[in-house]
Amino acid sequence: MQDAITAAITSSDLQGQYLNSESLAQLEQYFQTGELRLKTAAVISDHAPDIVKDAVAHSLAGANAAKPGTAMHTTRQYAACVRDLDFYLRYATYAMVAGDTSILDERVLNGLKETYHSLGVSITSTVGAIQSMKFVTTELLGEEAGCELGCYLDYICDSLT
Ligand code: CYC
Repeated sequence: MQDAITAAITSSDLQGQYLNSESLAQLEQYFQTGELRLKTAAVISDHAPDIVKDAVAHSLAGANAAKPGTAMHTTRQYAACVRDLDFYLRYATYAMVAGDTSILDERVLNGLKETYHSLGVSITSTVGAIQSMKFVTTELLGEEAGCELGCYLDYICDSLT
């Protein structure tokens, strides 16, 4: 796992160069948004179960949730879904604080698409549920903070599709 600072330094070091203006601009942005990202992480830590519950209510309680024959028709599958959404929220929060997506690649996304395919878990429904969680967090946190987290939730969705 790396963060915005180690990513910039590693990249410069590999080229044997001082930090260039592009790296410095990225780091400036990282430091400028630092307080916002930490406050956002604190609110998410306090509200995580509610965020997941609301996201499930928005996306799954309707069409898919209770129908036999869909991926969500047993209590076990429903629990797996809630658990997966909680994973996504927690790891997206880590990535937001780090300002870097590598923790998502290493701990969450590695082999996930294949696992979902082999278990018959719908990628479309999963992406829909993650987008609902983005909506719920933006409602709770406000546009600016929701956006800080939202790009990492989008990163998960993009990797799954
Ligand atoms: C299953 N989700 C799984 C499995 C894994 C993950 C590995 C298979 C093993 C198991 O059931 O535990 C995901 N595990 C993870 C992730 C990590 C990890 C991300 C990294 C921290 O360790 N089904 C839907 C919903 C969606 C869903 C839309 C919720 C978003 O229809 C999730 N995931 C879902 C379901 C299963 C599952 C239903 C169980 C499938 C089955 O066993 O039939």
